[in-house]
Amino acid sequence: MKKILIIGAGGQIGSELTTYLRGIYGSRNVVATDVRECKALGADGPFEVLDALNATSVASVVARHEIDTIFNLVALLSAVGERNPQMAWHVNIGALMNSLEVARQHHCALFTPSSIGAFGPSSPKVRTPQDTVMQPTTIYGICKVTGEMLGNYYHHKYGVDTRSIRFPGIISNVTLPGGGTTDYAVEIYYEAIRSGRYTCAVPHDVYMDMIYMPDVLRACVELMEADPARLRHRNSFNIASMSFTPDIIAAEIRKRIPSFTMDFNIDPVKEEIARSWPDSLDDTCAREEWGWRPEWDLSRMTDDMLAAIRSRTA
Ligand code: AKB
Repeated sequence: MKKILIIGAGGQIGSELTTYLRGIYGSRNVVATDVRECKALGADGPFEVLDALNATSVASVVARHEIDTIFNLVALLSAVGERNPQMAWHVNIGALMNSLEVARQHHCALFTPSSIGAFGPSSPKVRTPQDTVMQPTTIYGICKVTGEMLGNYYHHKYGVDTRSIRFPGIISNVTLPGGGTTDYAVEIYYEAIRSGRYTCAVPHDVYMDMIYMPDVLRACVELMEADPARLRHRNSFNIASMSFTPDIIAAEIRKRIPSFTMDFNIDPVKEEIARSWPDSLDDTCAREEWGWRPEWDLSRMTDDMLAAIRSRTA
């Protein structure tokens, strides 16, 4: 049985991944940590407050719990990163370097998410290939490309079992994302239920890849359980499940809530970032090397998101 450490468990992915992994591997075998106290994560399994930037503290948690697999989920996202690039580099790369080093010293496997943000305006826009030009124009993307290269380096030089996925914008109804360019695709559902209208910061016609949280959780486990002999790539795999614009998601909501309206107040930073990212990714390598298949599309996700938010606000 794996003994798992989640660093940054209080965020959008971590809060759901902790519960999901505890369901598979047993509550006692999944240690959740975050820089802040998270009562909910401590309710059904071990939780510790941990500063991912403190290498000694990270190593001590790994040793004390005899951890063999680490999920490093610490990240300042794309839009917030542009407000403080120095801080974004310090946090994103600092947490990653500490995770890589502790994984090397304690013989742990390491999962770190990358992102569609690792691509930039000079990457092919449609069905962006697995291996292609990567010249991101955000500090977030620069951290992600650096992280991918560091993951490869630790794998080839030290034999660390590093694995990673380039996530699209993640849509979920448990913990809100914060400071991302794709956040609109979560907020729009909450506002559709709350007020029946939404003001979008991203232009109406910009395509970005998105994915529903249940597919994210399954992808994390499937990649970490994959036979290493089949993995020609390590850091990091393109995955895809749906690609849409603000107009398309609004139309999908309007099929269920005909009175729903959307207007725009464009955030120039988000617009520039969104236009620099791919419209859609080619996920052939993930399909071939570890059997990736998405299960959710925009229509099913919209039904599920609206039902979940309604049931919580009723
Ligand atoms: C962001 O918008 O910054 C993130 C991402 C796509 O990595 N959701």
